[in-house]
Amino acid sequence: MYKLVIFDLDGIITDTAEYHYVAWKKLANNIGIDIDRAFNEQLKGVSRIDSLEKILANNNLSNTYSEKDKAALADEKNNCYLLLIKQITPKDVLPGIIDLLKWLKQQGIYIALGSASRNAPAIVEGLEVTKYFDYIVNPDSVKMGKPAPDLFLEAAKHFEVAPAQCIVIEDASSGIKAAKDGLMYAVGVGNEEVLNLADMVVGTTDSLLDVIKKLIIY
Ligand code: B16
Ligand code: MG
Repeated sequence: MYKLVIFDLDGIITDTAEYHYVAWKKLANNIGIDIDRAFNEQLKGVSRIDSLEKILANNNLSNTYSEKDKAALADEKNNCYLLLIKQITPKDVLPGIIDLLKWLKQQGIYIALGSASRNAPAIVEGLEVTKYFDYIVNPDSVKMGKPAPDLFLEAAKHFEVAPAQCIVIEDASSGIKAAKDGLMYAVGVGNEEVLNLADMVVGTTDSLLDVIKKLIIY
């Protein structure tokens, strides 16, 4: 029944969440504010500019900066992030992911990347996993980012499959909401309370192959 598996990147294929956190914290400190790890949870899966808006709003600074200033701040964060992700190598692929990608290929299941990150193509290159992906959704090609379902629906449209034939693998509550609003099966990786809208939650990526096999074969 399932024909397409859509992977999130940050938190599923690799753990770049820490690099995003470090880069946002540096940017926040540069403008005299701070963020902590708990607040950072809200930024997972959320686009660069929306993340900045959340940080500013949390400090009542939404109206302090012009759109141009905000674009410059987002660029500043991204430049810091780009320096950090230069260190990425194939060793940074999370456990169990390569086996899962290989198994899906053997089964003839389509594989897509549904990441909010504009840096996704460079990251999958660094990880040397580009060859597994039949399609990488360009986040600029859709109207709304996660938690809207647009990114995932674009992947389904590309392969001409119905949302009910798609499985989404996500670590962020925004991504799980996007999958469910898109009427897809959502597998969460992480904390069950945070990912409470998911159809199923596993603790870590090394459990994914088993659960996906069961969903696809049975
Ligand atoms: P960029 P995902 C998301 O990736 C990240 O979780 C989120 O923290 C980040 O702000 C967003 O990508 C945009 O990334 O600044 O590189 O374009 O989890 O959807 O793979
Ligand atoms: Mg993610």
